[in-house]
Formats: sequence, structure tokens, C-alpha cells
Amino acid sequence: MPAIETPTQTVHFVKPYKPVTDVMPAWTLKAIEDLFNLPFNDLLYQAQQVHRTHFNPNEVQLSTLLSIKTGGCPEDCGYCPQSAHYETGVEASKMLDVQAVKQAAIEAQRNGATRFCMGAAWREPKDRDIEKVAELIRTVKSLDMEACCTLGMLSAPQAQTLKEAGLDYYNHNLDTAPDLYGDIITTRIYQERLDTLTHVRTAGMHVCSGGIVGMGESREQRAGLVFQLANLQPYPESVPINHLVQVEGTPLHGTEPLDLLEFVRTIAVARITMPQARVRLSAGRQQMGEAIQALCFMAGANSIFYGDKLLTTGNPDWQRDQALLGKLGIVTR
Ligand code: SAM
Ligand code: DTB
Ligand code: SF4
Repeated sequence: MPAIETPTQTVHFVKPYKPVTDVMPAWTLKAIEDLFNLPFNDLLYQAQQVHRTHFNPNEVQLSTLLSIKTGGCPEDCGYCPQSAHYETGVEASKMLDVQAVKQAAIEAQRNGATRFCMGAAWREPKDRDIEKVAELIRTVKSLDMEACCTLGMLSAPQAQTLKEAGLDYYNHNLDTAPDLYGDIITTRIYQERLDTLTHVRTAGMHVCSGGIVGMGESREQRAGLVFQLANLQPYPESVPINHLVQVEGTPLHGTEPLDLLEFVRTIAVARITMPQARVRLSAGRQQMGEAIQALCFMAGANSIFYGDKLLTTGNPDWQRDQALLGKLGIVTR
């Protein structure tokens, strides 16, 4: 097996991958690229070893998503069917009420989900939105489920209010490497994403942050995304790795599809570089097939979005996932 550079305090800054923290990076970009470049079996073997050191390798955590405010978003994220900039057929709608959210959470729990994630198509919530979301969080917590929200950028006081309402996780993705970012999104900068993660961390919530692959990025840029995530101090507790769901009308529709084995590699590299994180096999499972999903679990994914819808696009239904997990002898939490 080729030598692998282990976490090191040596700094190999390669523009534009300089981490925005003053702390020395635990992972160099080169070390992460070396992982990506390993023979597939060596990479998966190493990922399995790391996974087994920190987790039950036959257990997967189930999170169910609900879009609590859909469409009409002012941002121009080139992958997103909910952006008002593109004609995708997604209608803008008002925020769901407490009763509708409670019912969805009860159904998710009945089907076995332990975490309920509420997503809103906002650039950033207004303070009055935060009050309404706080009520939803209290409702989910009263069911004894973990609560997660993804609402866009947060200020420090907003993060504090969500924490006080009982929010366990806040999802805010870095999405891609800094040098590709500006080609995908122009309405907010990378640093603003990092600032939101700082506010979430400072408020005492768990950080959920990952990205999307299959947006036409290079392997170096996939490594660049993992480099940013793995060098957050500390790295996120939850790392969703999405495979781009290509939606007609979005600028990224028609992008050359990424080889799915490269997606599996990305999962494995995330597992190795963030050993104690829940690495979530996220969007794109409907387009994947069972064999690729099984490889993702072998590569260290130990969480999925569970339920027949993501936010606006499809996901395998409960029964199909239960059948797959059963075939693999995977237990859930
Ligand atoms: N509006 C908030 C924001 O952008 O932070 C929260 C919701 S947004 C839909 C959450 C994440 O979903 C995005 O950051 C992106 O990573 C992911 N996402 C959106 N559209 C996607 C797509 N077509 N394929 C894969 N992931 C997608
Ligand atoms: C994440 O990383 N992926 C989820 C969740 N966090 C919010 C969203 C995926 C959205 C896929 C496109 C859609 O359904 O609209
Ligand atoms: Fe809006 Fe979030 Fe979609 Fe970007 S990803 S357009 S911020 S809903």
C-alpha cells in the first residue's frame, strides 16, 4: 500500500485552500488528495478501519427531512430547484404550521427516524421567522426526537435563540471548494458560510456541514471541500455528502454526471479525515442503486436521509430503504 501522509502539523498552504482559521491545519490538501488517489480497495480498507475504530460499522442513523418553507428563494445557487432565479416548476409556498410539522415528525418517528430536519428556502431567516421556527423545534423536541434545521445564514443571536429552543443540529453546507464556489453561487460568499458555522458552534449546537459532488468539479476540488470541512476547529459532528440531483431549469442541469465510484471515494475520504463524524449519504440515492449505496456504507457512511422526499425532489421510500438495510444486516438508530 502506498505511504499515506497522516495528519500533520506541517503547513502546505496551496492557494486558494488556505483555511480561514489561524489554527494549523490537521490535514494538508496534499494528504487528502493522496487519499483520493489511492487504489479503490486500499482507500475503502483504510476507511473501514477508521470507521470500525469509532462506530458500530453495522449501524446507520436515520434523519427525515421536511421542507417547512418551499421555493421562491432569492439566492442563485446553481444546483437548487428552489431558487427564484430559475424556472424549475417548484412553486413558492408559505411556511407550514405547527400541526403539519408535528404530524410529519410523528410519521417519521413511527417509521424509525431519530432526527427530524426542517429546511427553509431562505437566504437568511428574519427574526420573526426564528420565533416561529423555535416553536417548531419545541414541538419536535416534545416528541423526543433530535431536531435539526437548515434555514440559511444565521446571526449569532439567532443561533442562540434556536439553541435555547432546544435545537440539536444546524445544517449549513460549504457546498464545494472555495475556488469553484463563485461559479456556482454569486449571492453570498464562502466566508459568510463559515461565519454562520462559527455562530452555530458558539451557541453550543452541533454543526452539520458538508457539500455536493458532481457539479463539474475536479478531484482536487473535491479534496478542497473535504480540506475545508476537516480543518474546521472542531470538524462538524455531521457531514452530509450530496450527489447533485440534476433538476431541469437549474444551470447545473446537464452537467457531465460524476462516476459514482468517485462519489464512494468522497465518502471514504470524509470518513478518514473526520473519523468521529456521522457521514451522511445524502441527496442522490434514488439515482444510485443498491450496490453503490452498499459501497458507501462500506466506505464509512453511517447516516441517510430517510423518507420518500428530500426537500423538493425524490428519495427512496421507507420500505425500500428498510429492505436494503435488512439485506445488509444494518441496524438503525
Ligand atoms: N436555504 C438554506 C441554505 O441554502 O443554506 C437551506 C436549504 S438548502 C436546499 C440546503 C442544502 O441542500 C444546500 O446547501 C445544498 O447543499 C443542498 N442541495 C440543494 N439542492 C440540491 C441538489 N439539487 N442536489 C444536491 N444537493 C442539493
Ligand atoms: C443536505 O446536505 N442535503 C439536504 C439537507 N442537507 C437539507 C437537502 C438536499 C436537497 C436536494 C434537492 C431538493 O430536494 O430540493
Ligand atoms: Fe435558496 Fe438554499 Fe436553494 Fe440556495 S440552496 S437557492 S439558499 S434554498
